[in-house]
Amino acid sequence: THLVRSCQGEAPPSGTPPHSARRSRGSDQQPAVVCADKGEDELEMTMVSHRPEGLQQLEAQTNFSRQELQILYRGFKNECPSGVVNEDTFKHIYAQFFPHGDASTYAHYLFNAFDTTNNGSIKFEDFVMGLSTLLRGTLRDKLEWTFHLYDINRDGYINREEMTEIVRAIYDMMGKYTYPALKGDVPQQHVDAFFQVG
Ligand SMILES: [Ca+2]
Ligand SMILES: [Ca+2]
Repeated sequence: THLVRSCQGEAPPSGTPPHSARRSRGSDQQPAVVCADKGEDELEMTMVSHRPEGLQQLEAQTNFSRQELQILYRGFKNECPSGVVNEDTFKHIYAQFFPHGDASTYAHYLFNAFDTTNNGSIKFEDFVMGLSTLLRGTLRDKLEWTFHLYDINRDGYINREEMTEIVRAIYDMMGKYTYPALKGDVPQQHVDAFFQVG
């Protein structure tokens, strides 16, 4: 149990999950992945002792099966052994998918959308909750998630500037090879057309 206690001590305090159910269960629900600097053996041991409960809860909270969660967890741990992703790491991973463009701005907004606790890091739970919404959520869930992505200042509205910012970021991410014949300020034209429809 000393592992559990030291693990809890190392967890970032601002990363406390918002759900009261999790809070009441204390460190049991903190994935062992927050223990960045443990030896691999200790880490595995801690993981094993927590895996059933943590996974059970995530299984209930997401649209993934236990087996899918295990696979996702393995991949997550592989990419970020420390168990938390900061924005730089996220951008680095994301950039690999868009080698012909500059994905950093879009990755920044995407990171903020995944980082629901707003503390500058994404834990496995944050990651898997977002992924569940995007891949398996209802249309409404997906729209709400995307709305938050576009609503940069979080005031409940998407204004023209926010829309332009995101659309521009998407064009930057795709890069010039995807859109061979860009003339003028295409992102701006795109947004202008959208707002004229209403
Ligand atoms: Ca977070
Ligand atoms: Ca807004």
